[in-house]
Amino acid sequence: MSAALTEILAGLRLPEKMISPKYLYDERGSQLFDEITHLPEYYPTETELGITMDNMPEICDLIGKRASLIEYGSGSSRKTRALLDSLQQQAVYVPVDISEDHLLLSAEKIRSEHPGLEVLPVVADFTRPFDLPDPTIMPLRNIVYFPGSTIGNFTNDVAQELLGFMYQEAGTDGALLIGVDLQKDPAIIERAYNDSAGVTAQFNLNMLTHLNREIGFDFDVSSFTHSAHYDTDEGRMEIRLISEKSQVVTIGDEHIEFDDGESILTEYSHKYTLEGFAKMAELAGFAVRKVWTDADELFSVQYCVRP
Ligand code: SAH
Ligand code: AVI
Repeated sequence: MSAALTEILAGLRLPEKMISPKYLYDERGSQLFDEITHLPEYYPTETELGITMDNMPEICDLIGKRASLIEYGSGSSRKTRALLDSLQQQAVYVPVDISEDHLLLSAEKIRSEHPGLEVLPVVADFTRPFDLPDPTIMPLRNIVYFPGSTIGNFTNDVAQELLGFMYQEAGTDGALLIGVDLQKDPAIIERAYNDSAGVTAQFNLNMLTHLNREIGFDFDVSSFTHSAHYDTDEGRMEIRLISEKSQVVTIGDEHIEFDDGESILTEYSHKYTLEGFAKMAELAGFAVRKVWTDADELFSVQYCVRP
């Protein structure tokens, strides 16, 4: 049995069924996520891009010259493009992503836009140990870049562990530049995950299509529906797929039973207070040095150093 199948079956056998959000991202999932980032309801991408552009000179000063930019979950590298256009004498860009075709295509685009820049894509699950490539020119420092508030897709203990890996990766003189979505009126947040065009629903349901094709499940995708609610106590979106009938899903000799209305948890998206994120970063070893937000304090970009 493959490691992926073992992991997915273990999640489907929990009292509350769950599947890791990393399975949202095959080629189609990455395209759908790109569509989400252009939706009027999905405020995080445009807001983070705006914050980054508005504070570009200061961000570039903090990053400095000849840095290595290591991006976790780079996707289409939209914000990174803005950064790379402004940074001077950038040594190397290392985008890390699990969605292979999408990553390689984005890396190729960046290579053609920045002929002098060494671009070294890494296909990896960043929640597991992975090797980073050796750049041709030795960088002066490592900047770990983690935009999009992808940190919010992990429970606090896993997020803290992930920040701990990034602390190691940054090294003594390095830093972390991270996008962190903020707590706000729950109606704004819920709208972002229940868009009127139904793209987020397609993105969520595509996970099952992905698992049918890649792993060999026989999910009847049309019998599941998208659900996304904000839990104010936990400060997070909880995104699920709901089985609209009682059914049995099969893979090989394995059978997973669903009651009518039973759900699979596919994603959390935590929203933070500035204090809450600072505490988590501190527990991983970082000190938050600089926080930039938009005027409405919807989103933040934070620069964290090793104290
Ligand atoms: N950074 C981009 C994309 C965010 S979407 C932005 O800010 O818009 C999240 C990205 O992380 C996707 O490209 C997805 O493929 C990648 N991803 C999610 N889980 C991952 C994992 N465990 N390992 C590696 N990449 C992952
Ligand atoms: C990648 N991640 C930060 C997105 C989010 O907002 O949690 C994924 C997403 N899921 C539904 N819409 C967007």
